[in-house]
Order: sequence, then structure tokens, then C-alpha cells
Amino acid sequence: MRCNDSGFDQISNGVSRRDFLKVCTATAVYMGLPASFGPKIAEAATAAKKRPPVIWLSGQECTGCTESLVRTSHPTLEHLILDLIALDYSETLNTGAGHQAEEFRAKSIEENKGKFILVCEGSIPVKDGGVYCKVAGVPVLDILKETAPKAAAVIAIGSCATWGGVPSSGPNPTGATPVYKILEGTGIPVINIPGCPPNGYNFLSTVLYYVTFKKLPELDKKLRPKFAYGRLIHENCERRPHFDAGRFAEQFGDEGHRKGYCLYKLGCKGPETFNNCSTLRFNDMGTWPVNIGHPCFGCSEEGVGFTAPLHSPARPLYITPPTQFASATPEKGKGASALAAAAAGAAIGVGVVAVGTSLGKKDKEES
Ligand code: FSX
Ligand code: SF4
Ligand code: F3S
Repeated sequence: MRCNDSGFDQISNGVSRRDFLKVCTATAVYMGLPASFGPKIAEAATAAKKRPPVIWLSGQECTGCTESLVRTSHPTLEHLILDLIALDYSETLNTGAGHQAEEFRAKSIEENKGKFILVCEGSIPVKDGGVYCKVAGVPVLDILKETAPKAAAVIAIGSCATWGGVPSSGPNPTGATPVYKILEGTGIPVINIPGCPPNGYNFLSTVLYYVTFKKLPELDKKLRPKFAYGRLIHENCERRPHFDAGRFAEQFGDEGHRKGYCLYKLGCKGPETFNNCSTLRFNDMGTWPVNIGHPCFGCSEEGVGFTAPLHSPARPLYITPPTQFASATPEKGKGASALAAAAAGAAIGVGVVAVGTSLGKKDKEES
């Protein structure tokens, strides 16, 4: 689809107006907005005379964030990304190269001062003046410091950019640092979309929200959009009934594993990872690590992914009632039994390391 500046009715690349509306409506619902906001998002995304310019910087990363965004087979996501925004600079996707690309970046930044979105993929090495990651001979640390103050907002995409990710793993020889820390105290708005890589829809929805409402969505204390990172993976996992019933795979390929039992004992970090993988899932097949038989290793969670050993047991942050319970706020007199049932899975063969003292308390702290 090419919305270009000519409007929303135009259909190309196989995306109809109806399909686009569907995507926007789904996005609205997914962000916790009424479905009636779908047309508003679609209109805002296409009515603007100029698509919001985006400068996409790359630091220490594997390019997985970009790859996952553009290679998704979900119809049109890559077209939406490329058509809703004006991607003026991206080392991976630039058609130009060398000094031409660098000149274009400088030109776009000057022309769109205060209006462009700066997307940062990858961590920023700060050791030895940032010499461990340079673009066009300039440390990406300096490029970020120079570019961010001119942006309307900064979106850090991926675990590397949001909390350090792979490059920051011990002993962190390059001083890999997350973007928000570099910009701390500057007042520049930063939003974090962690994951290695993150789900493209979490990025898309954030951009659409910004384009529609001209502000960032509600964030938690780690600067993550609450609509995507507000709940633990464990809370909505399809294997959760097995956890609650104390049915676990003990080894890869054993009977429990083949039967789809809970992967906690294989090191699943769903009980300490805030993300929406278990509900949003990835690609057209709706796969995500746990439903293809691998434990979540907490790729999006600081202090878990690339830090905790892959197959060590998770440290459940708090016990939540299983999803089949009607409400997280039990009716009078039923609270104790709800908690007891929720704890059953933990008690049968699982040692709970840290448990919130009451439902909702930890929720409050995390947000
Ligand atoms: Fe790779 Fe992105 Fe991981 Fe990092 O994703 S998928 S290493 S989060 O910065 O490119
Ligand atoms: Fe799902 Fe992992 Fe929780 Fe088991 S421990 S219910 S596999 S998130
Ligand atoms: Fe990452 Fe776990 Fe989701 S490994 S992709 S946070 S299921």
C-alpha cells in the first residue's frame, strides 16, 4: 500500500481500505481503546499531509528487530510500517549508502526538527569514548546525543536498546548502555519496546498511537507501554492450567513435554517476564516460544534474559489466579480458596521464591 500524501482510498500492494481499517481497529482494541477508535487511527494515519519522519539509528545489535519487522508474513505489516511513516534513514533499509545516506540523515533531521521520531535499535557502548560502535567514523554515542534533542520522541526498540540486552551481558566489555540511561535527565521522552526481538505489533501500535493522539501511550516505570507489558506471560499462558494442576515436563521430549505440560521445570521464565507473547504471539501461524515447546527465557526482561541461566527455574514474582477464574478480585469469602488453588501448581513440585503478599499489590508496584 502506498498512502503517500494522496489519501486513504488508494489501494496498492494488495492492501484494501477495509483491510487497513481492520488492522487499525484490531490495534485500537489491543491497546485497550474502544473499537470505535479504529477509524480514528486509520484516518489520522493517512490524513496527515506528511507522514511522520523517522530516523532509525543502529547501535550494538544483530538487526533482528528490523528483520522481524520487515520479514513478518502477516499481511502488510511491513507495508504499514513503511507507508505510515517516512523512514528517512535506516542503515539496514536505506537505498542510498555511504556519505549520501549520511547527508540525507542530516538533512532530514534539520528539516524536521522537533517533529521526527528517533528509533534506536541496539545498545550504546560508552566505554573508551564509545569507540566500540561507530557509524561513518562517528561513535553512535555522539550521534545519539546530537540527534535525540532534536527529535519529538525516542523509541528504543529491542532489549539491547531498552536495557542493554545481549551486549550488556557480563562482563560487558564495551560498557553497553541502554538508550534511556544516556538520555537521563535531558527531559527527552523515551519509550521502551523490549524483546529480542520485540513483537512488531508492539512497535506498530506505539507508532499508531503517537500518530493518532500526538502523545505517547501510558508507560510503566520501566518506560514500557502498559498495553503490551502490563501482565506477566505466565498469567495468560495456554499451559497455565497444567502449572496450576502441578503437571510439568521434566525433560525435553519426555511424556509431559509431548503432552504439552507446563515448562516451568525446564526453565520457563514466564512467571517473571512482563510481555504479551502469550496473547499476541508472532507471525501468521500464531507461534511463540512456549507453544512450540521451548520455555520462555525472558528475552525482554532485564535481569532475566541473557542473565539468568537458560534452564534455571524462574523466580515467580507473585501468584495470580488462573485465567479461568472470573475475577482477580474474589467475591467476599472466596479469596482464600482462589489463592489456595492458584498456589497449587507452585506447591506441587515448584518452589516459589518470592510471592506478593496480596493480589494486586505487586501489580501496583510494577506499574
Ligand atoms: Fe537483535 Fe535488535 Fe535482539 Fe538486540 O533485537 S534481536 S540482539 S534485542 O537489538 O537486533
Ligand atoms: Fe506457561 Fe511457562 Fe507459566 Fe508454565 S511456567 S504456565 S509454560 S509461562
Ligand atoms: Fe521472549 Fe519469552 Fe516472549 S523468550 S519472545 S519474552 S515468550
